[in-house]
Amino acid sequence: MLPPSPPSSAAALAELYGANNYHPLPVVITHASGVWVTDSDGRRYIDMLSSYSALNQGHRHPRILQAARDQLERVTLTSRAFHNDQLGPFLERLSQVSGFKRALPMNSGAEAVETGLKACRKWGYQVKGVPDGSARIVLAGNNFHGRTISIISGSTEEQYRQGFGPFTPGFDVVPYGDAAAVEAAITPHTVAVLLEPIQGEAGVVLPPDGYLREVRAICDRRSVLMFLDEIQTGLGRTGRMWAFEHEDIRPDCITVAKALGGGVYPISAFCADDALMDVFSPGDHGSTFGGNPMAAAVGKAALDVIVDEGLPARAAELGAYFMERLRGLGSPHVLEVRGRGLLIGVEVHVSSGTARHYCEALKERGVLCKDTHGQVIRFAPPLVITRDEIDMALAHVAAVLA
Ligand code: IF1
Repeated sequence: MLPPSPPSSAAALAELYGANNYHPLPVVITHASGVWVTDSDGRRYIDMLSSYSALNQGHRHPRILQAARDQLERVTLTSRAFHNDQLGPFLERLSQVSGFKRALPMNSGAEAVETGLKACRKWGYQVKGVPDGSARIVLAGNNFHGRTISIISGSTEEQYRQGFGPFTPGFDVVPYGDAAAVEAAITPHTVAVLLEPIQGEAGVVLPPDGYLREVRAICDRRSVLMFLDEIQTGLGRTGRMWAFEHEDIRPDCITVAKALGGGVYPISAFCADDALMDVFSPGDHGSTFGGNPMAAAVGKAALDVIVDEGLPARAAELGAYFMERLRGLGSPHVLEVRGRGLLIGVEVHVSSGTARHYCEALKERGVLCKDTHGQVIRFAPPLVITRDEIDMALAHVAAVLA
C-alpha cells in the first residue's frame, strides 16, 4: 500500500487526476467546525461561503453528526424497493417545515429540479389538458437551476451550454424581474413558470418588490404552475424559512437541496401538494439513493436544527447588520451592496479589479468567500455565525476594500 500523500500535494493530485471543471482558491481544507475551517498548514479561516448555502447549520453540527452516527450503526441503504423506518418521519417533518403536503426525495439540487420539471409537464398533460409532447415552461434569463442537459437547455449562460447540445426543447426564457414578460410568454401550452426567488449565481439579484406576487396572480389567471427553486434561498438563508414568504405568497411547488443535508449528506426534494404530486405513479420516476435511511435521518436532524435554533430569524437580524456595516464602509470600489438575510453580494467597479482578486486577498487574511459573475463578491456564511464573527470578517473586508 502507498503511504498517505503529504497534505500539501492534495491540490496537485486533484488537478492531476480530476477533470478541469473548477478553479478553486488555493487553500486545502482539512478540518472544519461551525463557522471555521482549517487548512493543511494549520491556518484557520472563517467560512463566509458555507458551500453555497449548503452549510446553513454550520460545519459538523453536533446534532446532525449524532443523527448520522446513530443511523450508521443501524441501516444506511434499503433502496425504495423496501420501506425504511426513517423516510416517513423525515417527509412528515419536511411537510411541516415546507407547508407542502408531499415531497419526492432525490440527492442533488439538479435532480430535484428535473423531478419538478417532469411533474409540471405531466400535470400539464393529465390535468391541464395540454396536447402530448407540447408542454412549455417559462424560465428567467440568468437563471441557475443546475447542470443536467435539460436544465442547461433553459440556461442563458453560454459557457454552461457551449459544446453540450443538442438541447431539450420546451423552454421559454424571459427577463428576470419583469412580470409582464412572464405573462406575454405564456401560451395555452405553458405548464409552469420556474424562478429563483433571488438569483444566486447571477450575482445575488433581487427582483423588484411585488414581482413574485404578480407572477403568482398571473399563474392563477392562466392556470400555470408557479414553481420556485428554493435550493439556495431556502431553509432560512434569506431571513425567512422560504424566500417566497417575503412576498406573502405560496407557490405550487418548490425544490429544496443544499442545507437540507446539513453539510453532511447530499439530500434534495421536490415539494408539492396532492394534486401535483399525484401525477407520479410507481415506476414513473425515482433514484437508487433518494430517500435512503441515512439521508432521511440526516435530513430530519438538519431541519430540526434550523427550526429549533431559530436560524431564519438569526439570518434576518445578522444579515441586516452585516449589510448595513458593508454599506457603511463607504468603499470607493463598491458599486452596490445587495442581498436579503445572509445572502449578500458586494459588486465592485470594473475599474477596481475583479471580485476574484478581492476573494484572494480575503483568503490571505483568513476569510473565505467566492466571486460570482466577475464583479460580485458573495457572502453567505453559516447562519450560526455570531455578531463578533461578522465584525471580525468585516474588519478584513474593510481592509481589502479600502
Ligand atoms: C456548482 C452557483 C451557487 C442552485 C439553484 C439548483 C442548483 C443550484 C438555485 C443545483 C446550485 C451551485 C452549484 C455549485 C455552485 C452553486 C452555485 F454558483 F453555481 F450558482 F450556489 F450559486 N438551483 N448551485 O444554486 O444544485 O445540483 O449543484 O446540488 O459548483 O455548480 P446541485
